[in-house]
Amino acid sequence: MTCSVRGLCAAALIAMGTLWDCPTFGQVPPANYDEALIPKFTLPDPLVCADGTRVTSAEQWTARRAELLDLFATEMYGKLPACDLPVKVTRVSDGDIFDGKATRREVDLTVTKGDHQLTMTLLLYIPKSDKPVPAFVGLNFGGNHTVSDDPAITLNPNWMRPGKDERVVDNRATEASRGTAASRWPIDLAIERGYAVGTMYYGDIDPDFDDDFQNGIHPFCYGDGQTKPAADQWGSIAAWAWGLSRILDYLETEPQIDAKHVAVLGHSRLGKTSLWAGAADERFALVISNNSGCGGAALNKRVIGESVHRINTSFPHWFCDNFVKYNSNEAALTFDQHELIALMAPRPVYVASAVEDTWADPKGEYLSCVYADPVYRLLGTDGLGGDAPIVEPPAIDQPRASGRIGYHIRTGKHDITRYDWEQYLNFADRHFR
Ligand code: GTR
Repeated sequence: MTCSVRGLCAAALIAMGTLWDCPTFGQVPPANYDEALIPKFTLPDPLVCADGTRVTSAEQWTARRAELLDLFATEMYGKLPACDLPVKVTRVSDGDIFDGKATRREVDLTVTKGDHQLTMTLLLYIPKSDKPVPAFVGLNFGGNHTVSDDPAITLNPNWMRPGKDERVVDNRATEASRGTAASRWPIDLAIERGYAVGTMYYGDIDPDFDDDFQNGIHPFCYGDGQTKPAADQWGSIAAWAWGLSRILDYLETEPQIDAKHVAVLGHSRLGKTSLWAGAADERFALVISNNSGCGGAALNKRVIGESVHRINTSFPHWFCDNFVKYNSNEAALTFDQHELIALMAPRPVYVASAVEDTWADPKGEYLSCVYADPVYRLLGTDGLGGDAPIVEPPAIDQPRASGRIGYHIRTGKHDITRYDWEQYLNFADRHFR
């Protein structure tokens, strides 16, 4: 029964476009927004191993990092199954764009198992240059055709979450949805600054609804008789992160791209995804979390804004089933999200919040950076900058980004804007050039 109830929860959620309390997971306590009501908690120290040993050298960190990565995989995002998934690369289109200053390319990445195929389409913009260029990659919410109104971009044919307007009809994109996410993808700016940009619709990898993992990439890895991932195996966020790594595989074969300097970025649920991609795949040279909130950069143990119980109920497919045991039970967590940020060390990482995005707990997002800082310093970098991390968040619209960990809190609401991109490009310039 639990399986079909899970499915029902998702169906109800999508149909009603609202949050719904799922009987499987119990009643979700109302969200707290009051700092005074945060339960007392102690954060685990990223530099103390499960057996109590203190990490005092970069060599010891390697083993501790592996232990933490395994903990996040087993308890939260889910491990990738041991499964060979060869990807066929097909270049679909190539064209000049921005008055010939860049190339716009579509590339299909296809996985096959028996009669089944899954095609993920990468949209890639590459500035013309006589040497390989660094790149930003990230998934998009509504299909590649939403990042620009350019009619040459293929209209995504796959399942879409219903939008607030009529641009998605019967869970399919229409022509009217072209360019609707253009403000989130200032590709002109990135090209001008000398960066390539690659993006892919996250639903190409796994459609974002709970069907007990019957669609998307998961079934391609089922063993004989297996019908869903085990409790410690990949949920949707881990699947989306897997897709980001497949983009990077392709970029490594593309001579126009400097694949040693690829930043992975994402907004909101796709910010949770970029963080997990950056943790799981150390080839990503820089990692960006934009308003990722619960399940991303925000500390779980603060239980403010969106909680573990809330997110596991609204989106039962995002994390692995093991994560459900922390519903209204954050005290039982032996890890927290500052340790996810620490998994990027010593690579540059940037976390961004927005003032009105209280659901994502901006303060908790910043504190994750503060408590990841000792790992960065152990590895010989300046962490959040200066001699020691400043516990108080920076002023609004005043990025604190001189160190290996960058952070800003922007005026406005939950979104990714040109302003955010400007900060990411400045940060990438500092670390890549
Ligand atoms: C919300 C969810 C957040 C965030 C957001 C988004 O409904 O509660 O965790 O991921 O969606 O992705 O837009």
